[in-house]
Amino acid sequence: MICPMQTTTADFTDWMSTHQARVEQTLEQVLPSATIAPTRLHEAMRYSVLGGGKRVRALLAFAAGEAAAAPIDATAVAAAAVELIHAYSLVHDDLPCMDDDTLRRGKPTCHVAFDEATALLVGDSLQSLAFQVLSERALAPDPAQQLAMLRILAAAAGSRGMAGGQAIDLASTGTDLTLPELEYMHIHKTGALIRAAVMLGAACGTNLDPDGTAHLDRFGKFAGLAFQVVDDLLDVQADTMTLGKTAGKDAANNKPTYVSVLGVGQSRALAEELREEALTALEPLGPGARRLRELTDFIVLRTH
Ligand code: GRG
Repeated sequence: MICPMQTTTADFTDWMSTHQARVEQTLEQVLPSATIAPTRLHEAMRYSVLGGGKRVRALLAFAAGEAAAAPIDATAVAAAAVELIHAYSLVHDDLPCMDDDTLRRGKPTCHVAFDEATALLVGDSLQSLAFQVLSERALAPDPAQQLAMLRILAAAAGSRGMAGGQAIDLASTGTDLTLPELEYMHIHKTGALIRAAVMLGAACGTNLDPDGTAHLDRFGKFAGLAFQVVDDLLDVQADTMTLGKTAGKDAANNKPTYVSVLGVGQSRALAEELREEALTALEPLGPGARRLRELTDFIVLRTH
């Protein structure tokens, strides 16, 4: 007898592998070769981006692209642009002036494998490259929509998005945050880029009206927060080997997290609530949003 749940899971696993490989291939193509000068910088950029990470943001872009009937070649470029911004944020976050970490994606962080100045330039260059690839060729059905994609990514990465969230994070170390303050920080630090990944994938397509786009945006907000709640849980529940980054770092750095504010049980319950909200936001989108539903479960149930 075929178990429908198992069939779906195997099919989703295949979909994930195929799309992870697809974005890897695109990233491989858009990153400058390590044989081109400045070779050390290019080597460090490739070291920081390729061959690691779950590619959750890319997968969200692909899944939203499917919901919007977007061509996969265009979505792959949008997905790669988001992963470039994400990789830049990780390289800078790991620097001694920020989180000061030595392990990322199971290998030494960029500034450890290279040096601090190179890591700074890697982040700068990856951010520029993201916007270069987003603007080099037609990705959306019309130029205004593609311009909107650039604006969405810029806003998500900047001082009113991820970088702003990081500033709040640094300022809040060693302090107590209320739940709304914590949520505000994470909507910016982690949520903004996840939301942008969804919107960029959808913007490559044609079949979403303003209502559909608003549903997706709402989905992205809940999925981004769910991702962060689970990240906080994994920081206390998983080990360094499984995570590929230093476990227990939040408590060691005296950082307010969902776990420090709510405890493990309530944080797990919140992740489940956010999952429900995310799935509810997808309801009006029908079967086209199937991969987004599966990704929601993946985000909430992941172990690393
Ligand atoms: C330095 C401007 C600037 C921003 C940094 C995103 C961020 C802001 C810092 C990362 C620190 C961190 C651990 C945040 C928690 C959530 C998060 C982004 C985890 C890492 O993302 P994953 O799990 O990583 O998707 P992989 O390696 O799978 O891509």
